[in-house]
Amino acid sequence: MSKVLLISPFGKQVKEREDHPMGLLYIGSYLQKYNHTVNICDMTLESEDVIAKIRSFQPDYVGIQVMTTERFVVFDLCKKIKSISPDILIILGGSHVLTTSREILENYYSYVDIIVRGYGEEPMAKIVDGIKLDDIHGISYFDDNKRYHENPINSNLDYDSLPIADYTLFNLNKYRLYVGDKLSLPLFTSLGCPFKCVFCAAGSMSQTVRFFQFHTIKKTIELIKELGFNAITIQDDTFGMNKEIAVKIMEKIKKMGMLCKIKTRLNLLDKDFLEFLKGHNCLGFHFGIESASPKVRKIIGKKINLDKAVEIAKISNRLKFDSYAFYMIGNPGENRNDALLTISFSKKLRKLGIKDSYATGVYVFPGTKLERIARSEGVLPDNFNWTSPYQEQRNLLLDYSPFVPIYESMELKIEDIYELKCELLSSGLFYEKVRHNVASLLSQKIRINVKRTWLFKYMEIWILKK
Ligand code: B12
Ligand code: SF4
Repeated sequence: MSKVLLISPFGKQVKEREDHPMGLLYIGSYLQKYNHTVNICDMTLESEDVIAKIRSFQPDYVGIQVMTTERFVVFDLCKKIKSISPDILIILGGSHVLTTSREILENYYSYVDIIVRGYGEEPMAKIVDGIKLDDIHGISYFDDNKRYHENPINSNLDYDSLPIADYTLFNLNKYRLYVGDKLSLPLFTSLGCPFKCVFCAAGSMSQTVRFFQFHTIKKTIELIKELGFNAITIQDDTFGMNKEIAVKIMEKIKKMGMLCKIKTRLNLLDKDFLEFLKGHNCLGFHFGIESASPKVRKIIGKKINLDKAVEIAKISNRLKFDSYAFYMIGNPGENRNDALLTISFSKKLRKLGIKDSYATGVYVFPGTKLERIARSEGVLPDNFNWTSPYQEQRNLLLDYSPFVPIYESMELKIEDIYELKCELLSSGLFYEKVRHNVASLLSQKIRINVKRTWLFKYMEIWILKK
């Protein structure tokens, strides 16, 4: 049997964090089913250096999750690992690699052995079991003659074989994910999303939506309770796609005397479903509006109805849900007037009962339709690729990683997006305005170091707005 170290890389070290790297948990639990020894290293939380961990654990395989924001950290890490232990097989997977495997292997052939595209459990288990690479779906690799192979992804996944997540692979004391004032554990009841919003890596990445079997979900809820948690954060991108299963899950949660919160899509909500959720211990929900401009929503492929959002806000208020709406500023085709429509709509929803609004600019991720748009419009230069060094410090103004391009149109540059985002976030009550600004200033130490002028600009905008 083999030893496998699964790594969640992250630039920043913290004592505690909110979100668990669930992709690695599912892979780890699957590998354990085949009697492999698994260790998950969340680099955000580890006091021990990851290299020291490799020296002490001596894995045969290292699997690393790659998000676009963290790709350079991962490439450096692969180099380091190979330099100390050239025999360890390094496997990459995660949202960044679906369409970039060839370029990663061309540039990092000496450090990266195999890339798993899409869902990772089955391919990873086959790799660790020593199955011939040609026979493993969904992987990319170079053979001994440096010939590139890209095996097709298996769309017939065997759902029954997915094991119950073994949360004890995490150091659970270090995660602080709350539902109301209760500590919770995350639960996926489905993976992926059938919608294909142009900017979204989740939509473009999920080849198929994968629903967990109800008996697996039921046992997982029981396990969460046994582990001492009385709340669950349902992490599905769009909870409620399968209403029948959603109803059974909520009934189980209520029966266990637990609380939960969900993320979903506006189209899936209505009065009956919300009343049902409320009656079954659901405290809150998140959904994306993205833009109040019909023109922009059409461009980004977000098919939602704003009247419905108004109706949902009123129901949410009546039922006292903690509801959160997400918006974006700076999508293709968007101008200042479109953004102002979004700002005024967000204010309207806040008044009607949506508890808080979040706004972001628009990241360009590999494999999305937005990437194609950004390339065709020259927002990404002709020679842009995801492996060469890239850094845009101006992104820090939007609290964004400098390593991922932000979509900037002729009409809305990062500075405009920033100003509009501040306006949207400070919509609503005065204390919210103060809260957002103080929190922002406190969390912006890096930005202040990077460029003090941003701080002055921020304060100036805030004072002007008052
Ligand atoms: C929960 C979540 C988070 C959590 C935890 C992230 C984590 N480390 O797992 C938090 C809140 C920290 C987070 C932060 C961010 N996130 Co996020 N997040 C998600 C979300 C909603 C769910 C991820 C998840 O757990 N999915 C369930 C698991 C089972 O699926 P999975 O992670 O994809 O894993 C499967 C496969 O990808 C693969 N796999 C994954 N890792 C590995 C490793 C190996 C070795 C192998 C073989 C396979 C493999 O196998 C897994 C099991 O089948 C997704 C949306 C989505 N639907 O994926 C966005 C998503 C992953 N996040 C995204 C983004 C952009 C971010 C942020 C940059 C946001 C921001 N503005 O700051 C930050 C970056 C943080 C960071 N540097 O890690 C993008 C990623 C795009 C990209 N190309 O990288 C996604 C796809 C959302 C989107 N709409 O575009 N995120
Ligand atoms: S933005 Fe939401 S609805 Fe659109 S594809 Fe992504 S996860 Fe699905």
